[in-house]
Amino acid sequence: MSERDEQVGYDVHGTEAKWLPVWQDLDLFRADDASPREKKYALTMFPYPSGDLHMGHAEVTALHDVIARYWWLRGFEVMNPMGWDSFGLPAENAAIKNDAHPAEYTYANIETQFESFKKFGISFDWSRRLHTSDPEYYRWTQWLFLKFRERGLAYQKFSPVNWCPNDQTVLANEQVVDGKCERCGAEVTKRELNQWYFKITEYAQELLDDLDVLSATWPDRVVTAQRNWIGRSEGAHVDFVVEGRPEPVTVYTTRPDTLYGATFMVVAADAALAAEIVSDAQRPALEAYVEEIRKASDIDRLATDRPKSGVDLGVTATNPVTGEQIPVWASDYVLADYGTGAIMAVPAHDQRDLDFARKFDLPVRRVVDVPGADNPEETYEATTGGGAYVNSGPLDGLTDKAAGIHAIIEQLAAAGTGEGTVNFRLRDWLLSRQRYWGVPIPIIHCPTCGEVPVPYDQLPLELPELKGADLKPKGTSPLAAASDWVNVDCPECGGAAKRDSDTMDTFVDSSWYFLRFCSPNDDTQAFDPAVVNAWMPCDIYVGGVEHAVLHLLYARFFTKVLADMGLLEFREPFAAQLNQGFVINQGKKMSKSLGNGVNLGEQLSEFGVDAVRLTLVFAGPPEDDIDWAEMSPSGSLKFLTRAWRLAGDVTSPAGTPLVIGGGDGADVPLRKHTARTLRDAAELVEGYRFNVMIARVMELVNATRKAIDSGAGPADPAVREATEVVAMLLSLVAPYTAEEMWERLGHPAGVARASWPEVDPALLVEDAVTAVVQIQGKVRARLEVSPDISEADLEALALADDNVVRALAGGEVRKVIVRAPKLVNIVV
Ligand code: ANZ
Ligand code: ZN
Repeated sequence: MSERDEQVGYDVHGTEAKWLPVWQDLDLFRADDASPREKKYALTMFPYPSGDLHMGHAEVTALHDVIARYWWLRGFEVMNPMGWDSFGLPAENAAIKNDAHPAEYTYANIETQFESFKKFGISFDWSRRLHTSDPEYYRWTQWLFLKFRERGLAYQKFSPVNWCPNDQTVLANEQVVDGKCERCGAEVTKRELNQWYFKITEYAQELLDDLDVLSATWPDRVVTAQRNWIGRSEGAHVDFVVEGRPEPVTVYTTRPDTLYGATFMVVAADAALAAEIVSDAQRPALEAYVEEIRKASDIDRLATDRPKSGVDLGVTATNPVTGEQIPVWASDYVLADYGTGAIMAVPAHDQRDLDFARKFDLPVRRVVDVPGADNPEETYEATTGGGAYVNSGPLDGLTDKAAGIHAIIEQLAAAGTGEGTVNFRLRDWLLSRQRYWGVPIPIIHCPTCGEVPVPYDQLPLELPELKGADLKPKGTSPLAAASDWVNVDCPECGGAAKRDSDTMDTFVDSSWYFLRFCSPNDDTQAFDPAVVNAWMPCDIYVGGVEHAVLHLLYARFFTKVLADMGLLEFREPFAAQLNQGFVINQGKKMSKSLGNGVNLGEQLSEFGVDAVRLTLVFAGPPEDDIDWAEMSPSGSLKFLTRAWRLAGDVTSPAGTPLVIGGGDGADVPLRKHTARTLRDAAELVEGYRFNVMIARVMELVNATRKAIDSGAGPADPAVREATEVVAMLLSLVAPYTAEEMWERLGHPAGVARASWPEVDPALLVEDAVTAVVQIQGKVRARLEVSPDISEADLEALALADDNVVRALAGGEVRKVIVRAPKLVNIVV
């Protein structure tokens, strides 16, 4: 026992040690698929096993657990599963460093985190535990890949990857720091490789549309981030004939109405098109330029404040409406894989085009006269708004942007040189990684038969056992160098063939784990559709906002595909979502370099699990950041001790089930307080206002203390009721203290599965207050009203009162001043 424990009399660590094994035996949170009770699925994002749990894990699981435990208390059958997203690069890097197997690092960390989660008292159903790096799991990830491929949703295409010329290896985006290799500092270049993609773009419109429904229950910022990521825009395709090229070059534009002002064209310098149309004289200049820009990221390339660069391709194009010959340039500000990779430049009305025109002295023609704006022909500022069309042939005279767009699209369609179209920013999902520690892609490449899937009955296709030395970069992906593994006979023709040597992005693993949790041990299928359809969609998904886009979008995409396969009866996996803030310290994000990290283990040994959990949940609204330096876990511990003491003081006998209002001779105000706290707690938890719920419990603890010491006394049934409700509500955040209280109150272990008390409805009827109605300062009526009546209701009630009507006698009411619930003042 530490000194602190002795001081307060409540043995925090002894209590933890006492209940942990008891809970393990009781197995309180095992979700029963066959239960007749209504089901709730509480999901929280599963972690990557890097070291032990940290403050962030503690926060998110503590918040999440409030909801899961609340549902149990309310009588639902709750599934609250947990597992590990256990493939990925850090394990591979650690293995290289220590010449070990990535599995050693991975599974050792998983065990550490598992023990910590248990000790942290989260109500996980551990019978559903899974690890995405287990062959029992990834067998089905491979199965899904093959099913997607059969539906035309997984395909291969050449595309550039980050390449370190020194290490001779492909780098993940996160291994490229400021354009340099994270390991050796060499300049990273791009290299074309055949890569696997999931065709998520096929679902772009549905992924966007369904956000309208989700916006009711998902955080706004997540919905907005997804909308922006999908990036739907309406515009037009316009065909430009380029000299020396039989088929026209199509551009994508959101402003086809500015076509009369298109004074040059720009194509993405690194797209095949540029090399196809460039004149012989300009080819060397283009090649040199492409070499130079390969290093820049897309974000840099699109930045408006970046100096423009480019190369004249030495050819002209014909503006389809003016017939003018306009120059064609190549630049990096046009992206190869957006729209068509070619644009019509309208410098007067697009800032990037104007910057480019000024830099290379290209013509600028205003075609929209934007009211109040300077003519961009004479400035450095493009005008982007609507206005009267000028220099625009048949559009001249129109003043409305929508009308202009409509008119030009009609004109282009009639001439056969363009059409209205919809464009999405969303790209297909590049899922292949040239790494070892991931799911092997179950494809065999045969010189005769081409791409051949690994037969379903040969899944899982397991990873070969490679260790640190084999994982070092050697110019190919580690699997390509594992010759025993990579060389196989073709399943179709029996000839010599090679396995695909890439592994899958770990986002693939996490795109369906919530389905697997429903039938985690099924070895005949990825999941049991009947069981999944009974549990899902998840009723809540708690996790970090950093997953607002990719993970959530991918999981939604998988769900839609599986619904189209007839396996799921729903098309959205997560009905509601809650994002927690960050735990920070002294105003800053915790980081190694700042040395301001807060160690979870140290906090737990100093204050105990419950005080840390309580502090995290009580800190504020779940979405807000928590500055640990401003928190008081010792204050939390003091409060828990106060609550715990109550349970020791209660002297009336235990009865079950608890009914608030169950015994006679009780302290009625305390009883009402308990009833209201219970009612409000439900509403507060359901509204994710956990901190307010705790504040209400604190008030109830104070009221109960007062009743024991200077009121009804410890034997009063209302004191027991209040204390039992405190224990139950505390079990949502401080399970050890709550369990200990429950035992002291004379109950068998398992407060977390107690049933939510019945409340005598009479206790919830609010006492009425008297409102005075004055006319010209004279009291004319007294009304009995509820203490929480709104101003509007009180005013209406006053004006309808018989005495008031009589006193007004048809006079004109000039002003009504309302101070709910006590006063209405009428001026005539
Ligand atoms: C002419 C024009 C005139 C444009 C004007 C804008 C304003 P969003 O809304 O993002 O879809 N664009 C098209 N393809 C591009 C590419 N591959 N790389 C860079 N820019 C590209 O934007 C579409 C607009 O971005 C298009 O409309 C095009 O410029 C540019 F007054 O065409 B616009
Ligand atoms: Zn073959």
